[in-house]
Amino acid sequence: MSDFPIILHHFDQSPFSEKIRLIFGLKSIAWSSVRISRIMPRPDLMPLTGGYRRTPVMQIGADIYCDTQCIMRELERRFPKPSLLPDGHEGLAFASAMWTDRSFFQNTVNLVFGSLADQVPADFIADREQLRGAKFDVAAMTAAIPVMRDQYRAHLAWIDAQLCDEREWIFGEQPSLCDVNAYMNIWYVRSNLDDADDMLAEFDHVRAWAGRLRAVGHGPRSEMTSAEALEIATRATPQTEELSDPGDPNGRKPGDKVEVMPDDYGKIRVGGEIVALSAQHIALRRHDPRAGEVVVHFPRAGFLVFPA
Ligand SMILES: N[C@@H](CCC(=O)N[C@@H](CS)C(=O)NCC(=O)O)C(=O)O
Repeated sequence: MSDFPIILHHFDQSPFSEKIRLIFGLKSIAWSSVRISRIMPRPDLMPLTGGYRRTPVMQIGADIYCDTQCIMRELERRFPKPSLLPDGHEGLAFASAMWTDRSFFQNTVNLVFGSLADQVPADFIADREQLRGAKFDVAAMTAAIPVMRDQYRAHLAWIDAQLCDEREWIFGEQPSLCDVNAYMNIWYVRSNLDDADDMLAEFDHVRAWAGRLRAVGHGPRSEMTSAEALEIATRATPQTEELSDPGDPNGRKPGDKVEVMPDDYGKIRVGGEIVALSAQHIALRRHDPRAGEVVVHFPRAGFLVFPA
């Protein structure tokens, strides 16, 4: 096990970060919180990620984990007990992110920003327009609230249907990554909208389940500055061991120079040399003038890999 602290670069209002904070709670992991700005610039974080700018990012020494899928995988590997991958549900526990983080989350975002409307700060809108390469159209989101309520309700009804036999968690007796992934959307709406609980009123099982998750908390948290986190990376050596994947469909292998980027938005390419890869994970070695040598980890689903 690493001597370095588990560091989460996040901001308190971030729903994707809430997933990871909740996992710290479920697994009782002590962690160091680096609060980053909600908008760019993040001058002490970019040397670590190589330009990846989504939130959250986990850092352990000079190993940097981008995207909640990748962070969850690494936390399961390092802290397997209690497992959030119940027997027989390992695949869907991870795959649920493709439902909760995309279709479900788009409804959630629309409801939140469409309702906040004029209160959304101009600098936040400008930042997210740059991130998406498209207009962050709050007026259109406000107009779409009725249809988004329908969509949000449909997603809630799926969760309620899973829970209707009085089970405590989506897959049964044990909480899983699917619970964490889905809960993010309820947490985010509740954190922002006064009428959030009205939308939950008809879903008794969802309300009880969300109450159980809220009660979990975030585990032992301490604060650290971004400068301290960067300093830790400069002192550390990446711990990732070389791993090849004989089944890689494109014949990629350790030593190849590639670029990796998300397939949805924030499409910034991060370049480096492959250290390890598998069907679900790719790790790149990079050298940065401030951070030194780091290994940056990404998931495969939802990310594109190009030869450099
Ligand atoms: N697929 C990513 C999505 C993360 C994401 O979109 N996070 C939001 C904040 S909750 C974000 O990055 N917003 C832009 C930013 O923070 O720069 C993940 O699972 O971590």
